[in-house]
Amino acid sequence: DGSEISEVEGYMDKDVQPDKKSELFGAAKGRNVIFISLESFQNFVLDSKINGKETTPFLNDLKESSDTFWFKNFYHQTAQGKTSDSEFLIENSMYPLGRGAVYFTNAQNEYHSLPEMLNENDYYTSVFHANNRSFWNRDVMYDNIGYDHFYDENAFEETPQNKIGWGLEDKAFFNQSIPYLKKLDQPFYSKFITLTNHFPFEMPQNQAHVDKFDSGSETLNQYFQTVRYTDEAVESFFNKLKREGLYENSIIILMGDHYGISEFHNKAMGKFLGKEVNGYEHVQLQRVPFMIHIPGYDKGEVQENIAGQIDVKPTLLHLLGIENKGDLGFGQDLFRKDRKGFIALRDGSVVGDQYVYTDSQCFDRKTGKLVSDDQEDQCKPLTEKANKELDYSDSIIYGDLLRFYEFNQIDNNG
Ligand code: GP9
Ligand code: MN
Repeated sequence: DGSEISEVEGYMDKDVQPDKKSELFGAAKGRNVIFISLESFQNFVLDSKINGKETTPFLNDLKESSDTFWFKNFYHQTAQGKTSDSEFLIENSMYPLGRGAVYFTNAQNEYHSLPEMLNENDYYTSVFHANNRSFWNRDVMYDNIGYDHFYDENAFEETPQNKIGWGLEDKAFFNQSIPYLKKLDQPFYSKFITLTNHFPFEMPQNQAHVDKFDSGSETLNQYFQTVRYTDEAVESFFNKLKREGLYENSIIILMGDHYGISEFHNKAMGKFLGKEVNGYEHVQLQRVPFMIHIPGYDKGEVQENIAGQIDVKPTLLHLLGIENKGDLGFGQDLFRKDRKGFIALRDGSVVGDQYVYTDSQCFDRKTGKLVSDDQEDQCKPLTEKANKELDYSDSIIYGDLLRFYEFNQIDNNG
């Protein structure tokens, strides 16, 4: 019935206020949106060097550009649905499920998703991803949430020369996307999902431009090479966008979808980091790149505040100057000063401004020190808030509760 949804509404109005505006409201109004989902990309590779060579030279420069906002404490919030969970978070500002993949289990629900809202604001929306269209049930979900077109593997030409690992390699993927992109009605929203940096991180050695790392994990060792390949692919994509006149009038968002190196490789990760991967470091490793690049903006900054995938939808809508009053989602504009102060991960960990909770332990976020036993409930307010929010999100999904919610129709010209 409708009573549960009104409780969530009450929580939204009081604690989340997803429609509250920051100074950046409308900063990218009317621009095309190019959203690049970076497969398995974690923050720890940024600014890393292997035998003296940078792993990600392009992204290292991009994050410091005056046209970029780089959120260095941005966490993925995915679970078993991996890439599809990250997509769900971005499209809905709701949490994926603790078990299973919401893209499979609840693809027919009523949603009020990003593509639908952008469509209402005259955007043409599409996804580019060189894989089978039914992988993760994308064909069904994309249809339901209103994407205008899905450029799947059939839109691309794969040959033995341009196949690496799972399929079409990222450079060919971006190159072959350009002619389609040029023909789209503007403004457009286009999501690009890369693939080369996917487990098991295979890279032909004649195309590898950094050495392998040296540890007991071949997975981690190779990871640096595939990450580098994607970094190069994104660089050449930027150059082509500039050449084709698609750069200046766009906003480009880059985001890591989820971790690539699982905890099975903690020993090797420890060697790379130069310290043991305890609970605190494990949570730190769940940070993924998040950059908002606005060509010509010139007032970009490195952002320290905690942030997560849940926040992307309201942040993007605000940058585009699109009203989201009456929308229902758990994220907040990342540029807001009075944010709610926690990021809930789907494994039960919670990151707060001061504390990090994981696996029954409470750490000081700045120092990484375990908060002593007598103070252990320092994390309790955090976990209580996070669990409440996760429960609300789960109940909306399991009960398909947006069926009972009246979305305000906003007249942006009014
Ligand atoms: C598959 C690609 C990878 O199409 O998105 O999926 P993942 O295994 O990372 O969820
Ligand atoms: Mn993925």
